[in-house]
Amino acid sequence: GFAIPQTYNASRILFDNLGKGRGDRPALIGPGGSRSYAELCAEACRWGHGFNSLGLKRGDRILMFLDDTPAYPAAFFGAVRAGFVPLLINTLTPPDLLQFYLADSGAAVAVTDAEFVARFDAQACKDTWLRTLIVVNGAAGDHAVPDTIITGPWLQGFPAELAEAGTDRNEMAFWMYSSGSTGRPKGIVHLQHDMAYSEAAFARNVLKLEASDICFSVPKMFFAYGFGNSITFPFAAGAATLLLPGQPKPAAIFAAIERFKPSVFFGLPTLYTSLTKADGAANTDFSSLRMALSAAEVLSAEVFNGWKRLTGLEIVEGLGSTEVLHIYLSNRPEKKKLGAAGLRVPGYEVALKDKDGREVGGNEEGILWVRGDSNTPLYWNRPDKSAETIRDGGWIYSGDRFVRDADGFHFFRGRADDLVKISGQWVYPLEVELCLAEHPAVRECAVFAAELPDRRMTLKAVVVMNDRSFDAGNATKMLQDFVKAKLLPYKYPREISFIEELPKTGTGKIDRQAVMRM
Ligand code: 3SK
Repeated sequence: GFAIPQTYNASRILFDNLGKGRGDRPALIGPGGSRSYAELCAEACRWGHGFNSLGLKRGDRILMFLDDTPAYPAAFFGAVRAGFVPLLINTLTPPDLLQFYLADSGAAVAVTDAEFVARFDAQACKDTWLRTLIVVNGAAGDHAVPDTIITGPWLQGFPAELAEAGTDRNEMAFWMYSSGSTGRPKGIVHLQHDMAYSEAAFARNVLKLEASDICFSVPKMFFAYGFGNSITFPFAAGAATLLLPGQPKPAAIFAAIERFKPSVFFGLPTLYTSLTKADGAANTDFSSLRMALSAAEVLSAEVFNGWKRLTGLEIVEGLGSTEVLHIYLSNRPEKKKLGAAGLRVPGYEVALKDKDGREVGGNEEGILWVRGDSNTPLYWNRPDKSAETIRDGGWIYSGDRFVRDADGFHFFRGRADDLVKISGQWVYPLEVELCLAEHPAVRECAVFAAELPDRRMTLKAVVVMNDRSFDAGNATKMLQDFVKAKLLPYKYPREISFIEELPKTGTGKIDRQAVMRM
C-alpha cells in the first residue's frame, strides 16, 4: 500500500517476487528474449556489481539510452539496487541534446544498444564527464567515449546476488527529462518510493493486475507512461511484460499480440488510430486482451468506437505526467465517461484553481493542481522552474485547464500556456518556430498548434522562403527533416504551407490570429 518503509530501495518492486515464490514465473517475454523473475534478478545483480566495478559513488548518474529489451530492466534495477541513479533517455535524442543530458547530469557511464552507439559522437561527448560506454545487444561501432565495455562475458563475470544499498525512501532513484521551450529540457528527479506509490495508487485501483496478466505497452520504457506500464505495475503484481523492441509498426504489434497473447494493452490515441486503420487489423486475433488503456492525449469518440468495433474493448482513458510519474486522473473499466480524463485516482489530491490560486466552484473551469507522494521534488539544476511548477507544499501546477462535473469526472479544456501535446508528447510551437527560422532557406515563419477533427492536436507551419522558386513537396520534406535533426524528431510540423509574406499586426509583429485562420 501507501506505507513505504523509511529504508527502502525501489529494486524491491522486482526482487520481492523472489520472496513470494515467483522465481520461476515469467517476468519478461517478447522478440528480444524472455526472463523468469529469478533470471532477471540475477542479471540485475550482475549489472549492479558491474557498475560498482567502475568506481562509481552512491547517487552517481548512469545514462540509459536503451530500446525495450530485457537488458533495460536488468540494467535499471541493477543500478538502483546498487544505489546509482539511472536517467531514462528517449532513443530518438539527437547528439546535441544528448550532450545536454550528459553535461546536465554529470553522468560518467552510459548504457546503450549497439544500434545507438554512433549517437555518442564527438558532439554528444564534448564537455561532458562521460568515460565509459556499456554496449548491449551487439558489438560497438564508432563513438567518442574513451572506454567501451561490451556486455556478455563482462556481465557473466559478476556474482548473481547483490544486497540492496540501504537507501532512504526519499533518496533519488532515477530521472527522466521533459521538453523545454528554450531547448533546455528539465531533469525530473524521482525518489526511491515513487514507483511503489504510483503502483498503490493507479495500478491497484484501475488495472487490478493478477500474476497471470501479461502487460504490453507500445509506449516505450523511457516514457514515464511506458515505464509504469512495462515495469512498475506488472512486476509489483508478479505479472509478465511483453517487450517489443524497434519501431512499433502495426504489423509488428499485431504479430506480437497473436504470438504472446497479452491481456492488458497500453497505447495512446495516435496509436489506436493507426492500428484501427492498418492493414491486417481485421484479421488479428485480439481475444487475449481484457483491457486497453490510453493516456497522453485526449481520446475522441471516433478512436474509442473504432477500437471497440475492432476488438470489442472499451478503451479506459487516464491522464498523468512525468512529474507525478504516472496517472492521477482515470476512468475505470466499470465507470467511465467518453471524453473525460476521468476521476481522481486514490492517493492523489486534485484541485482546480483560478489564476490567483483559489479553488473554483463546481462546473467552473480551473487550472489543475495535483499532489501525491510520487510527485517529483525538483527539476535538477533548475530552481527557477522547480519554484514555478512545484508550489505550496508539494502541489504540482499542471498548466492544464479542466472542468469537473457533478460526478467527479474531469474534462480537458486546453492549456494555460503554449505547451501542446502532439502524438502524446509535449511540444512548444515556439521552440519549433525558432528552429525552423534558423534554416538558411527560411525568411520568416510561424508555427502553431491546431485541433484535428478527431480532437487530437497537430503542429502546422506557415513559411516564407528566401528564394521564391522552390518545389513545395521537396521544401516541406527538407524543413521537416531539419527540425527532426535539430530537435526531438516528433516535434516536426506535420503540415507546412508556403506564402509570399506573413500577415503582420500594426506594430509589425506576426499576426498569429490571422496566420492561424489561413
Ligand atoms: O501523458 C500522460 O498522460 C502520462 C501518463 C502517465 C505517465 C506519464 C504521462 C506523461
